[in-house]
Formats: sequence, structure tokens, C-alpha cells
Amino acid sequence: MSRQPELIVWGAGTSRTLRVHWMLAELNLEYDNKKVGPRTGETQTEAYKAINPKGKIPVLVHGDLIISESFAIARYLRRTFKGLTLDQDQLSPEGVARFDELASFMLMELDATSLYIIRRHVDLASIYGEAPNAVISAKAYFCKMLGEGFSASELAEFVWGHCFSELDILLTTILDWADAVDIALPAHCHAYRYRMHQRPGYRLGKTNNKP
Ligand SMILES: N[C@@H](CCC(=O)N[C@@H](CS)C(=O)NCC(=O)O)C(=O)O
Repeated sequence: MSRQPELIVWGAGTSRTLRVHWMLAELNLEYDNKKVGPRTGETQTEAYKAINPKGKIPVLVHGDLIISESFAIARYLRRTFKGLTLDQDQLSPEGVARFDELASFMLMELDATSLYIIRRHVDLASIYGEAPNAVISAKAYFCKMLGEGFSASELAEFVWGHCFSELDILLTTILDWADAVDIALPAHCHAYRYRMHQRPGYRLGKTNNKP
């Protein structure tokens, strides 16, 4: 393992924090993990808000850089440290455009507009209120978007091009989350998830993400 003592991850125990722990495991990097959890009060202290004024996890501290947003952190780590290589097609302007398209789609349509709506009105209903119709419609929207966004052939290998990337981390954590809230996934999505779950990086990331 290469020694990177200046890497500090704040946060553990959620699907968003897993994105960061998984990428760090893929890159074989050492880091400190401050295991603050959501809704424990730990993200709302003055000390934590000095690190992330949004009061959210995960956060990565790398030297003078403080960065929030799970996907941005995973992308920063993959770009900054050697370990995951991309092919020429992925690095072409068209490949980068496809990356942006996939990332925007997953973050907006699957994560924020669907899964987080469900979380707000089920697990966090005491804060955001009960909204059964919103939950039903968010689940239906998720299924529609997932079905239209990813065919079986598109998930036969990796989600983007021929090399593993943070987009696979993003999609797998989204599918795991959907499964956990009882959304029925198509067979090809389960097959893709299963393959990603066999990666040593996923397994180590899961272990390191424990609260
Ligand atoms: N878009 C952000 C979402 C971060 C987020 O909402 N984190 C939740 C846990 S999954 C959190 O920190 N909640 C604590 C709180 O709101 O107090 C990301 O992907 O990092």
C-alpha cells in the first residue's frame, strides 16, 4: 500500500460514503477515516461545519483541499492517483461527453430526483413529512429512467467504455440503494451489481465504510 497520510475521509455508513471508501480501496490508498454518521448530530457541530458548511458527509481532506460531494470526491481520487486506467475512447472528447451525460443522468434522475425523495419521505419522514404519493411516483420514475437509461447490452461490461471507473461505483451504489428500498430491478441490473460486488475494491470499501 502506498502511504498517503494526508488523506482524511469524514463519514461512514451510508451509500454516499461507500462511494469514497470504495474508490480509495480500488486505488489501494491509505487514509484516516473520521467515522461521523448522518443524523447523529456529528455533522452539525461547529467544528464539522468549519470543514463542510453543508453539514453533510462524505468529505475528503487532502492537504489544503477540502472537497464534498461523493461523486466529485471519487472522480478527484481517480484522476489524482494512479491505479485505474482508462482507454483512448474514454479519454476522447466523445468519451468525456458520454461520461458527463452518464454522471448527470445518474446523479439527477436516479439519485436526487428518485432515491433521495424516497429517503426524505420514508426514513426521514419525521423531518420532511409523510408523502406516500411522492414515494410511489419516485419509485415509478426511478424504474422508468433506469429502464430507458441502461439496456442489457450497456451493462454487459462496465457502465462507461471498457474500463472500470467511478461511474460503476455510482451506478452500483444506486442499484444497491434501490434494492434496499424494495424497488424491483431488471435481471440485467442484478447481474451487473453481482459482478461489481465481486471486486476486491468493493468488498474492502464495504468493510471500511462500516460505522
Ligand atoms: N449529494 C451529496 C449528498 C450528501 C448527503 O446527503 N449525505 C447525507 C448522508 S447520505 C448526510 O450527510 N446527511 C446528514 C445530515 O443531513 O445531517 C453527496 O453525494 O455527497
